Amino acid sequence: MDYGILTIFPGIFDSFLAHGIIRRAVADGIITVSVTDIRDFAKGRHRETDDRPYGGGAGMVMKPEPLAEAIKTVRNKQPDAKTILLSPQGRPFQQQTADELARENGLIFICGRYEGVDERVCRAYIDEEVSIGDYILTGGEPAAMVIIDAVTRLLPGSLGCEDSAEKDSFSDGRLEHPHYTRPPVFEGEAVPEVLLSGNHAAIETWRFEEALLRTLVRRPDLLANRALSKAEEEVLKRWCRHIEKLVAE
Ligand code: 9D3
Repeated sequence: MDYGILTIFPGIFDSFLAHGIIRRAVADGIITVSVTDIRDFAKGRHRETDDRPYGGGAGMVMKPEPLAEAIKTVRNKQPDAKTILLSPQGRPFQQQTADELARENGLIFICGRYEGVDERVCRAYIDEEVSIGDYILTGGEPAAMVIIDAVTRLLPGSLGCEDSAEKDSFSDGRLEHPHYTRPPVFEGEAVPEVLLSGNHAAIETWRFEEALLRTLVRRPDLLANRALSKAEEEVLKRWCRHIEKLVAE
């Protein structure tokens, strides 16, 4: 996967690219990342990348010329990449979006700043507009990192351990069960006995029920928006019967 990033703050990405799975993915040749400073394409003494909005109002708009020049240059090097504008108006990014993007050969991210990008650049140069959620950032750079992070861990070879990307939350529509490691007692709290029992079937059952309970309490939307498996239905019905008995007493 070849990533291109267009930004007026290229330095933001230095530490992101220098750590963990992303750094290893670069070192192993699983991804390439090219960061381009939009300001390098700005003309004039002040090399401005923004200007005042037509029609008035607060804030500035990204000027079309430097941005278009920067996009054309990066696209020339990555002709089959998909060009994505990070913006609050975009399609909400989800795990499914990460799955889709992981099938591309290249992704070019335009990190917006100021109030937004001149609409004529969006129309002519952008394949898709993506948001990472309903909250306000100061620019698209953190969003580019979020998406690159989520997509890269899906690429073959990037996690080392292939099945860890499949077993995690969201892929099966539940949150994860609680995790424990040594010591067996920490600040007076013991690890649940079943996890020390060596009974793998009992451990699997415990994990499944804990995951389902957590999802029900913390993220009921995840259960409401999909079909329940037979196993989930059985556990939920058993809990219902249990609760009804408690209420009746
Ligand atoms: C007060 C200004 N805004 C009205 C809601 C407009 C605005 C423009 C640009 C707000 C934020 C930004 C900068 N944000 C992004 O570039 C951005 C973003 C975001 O803010 N939230 C979620 N996903 C994304 S992706 C890019």
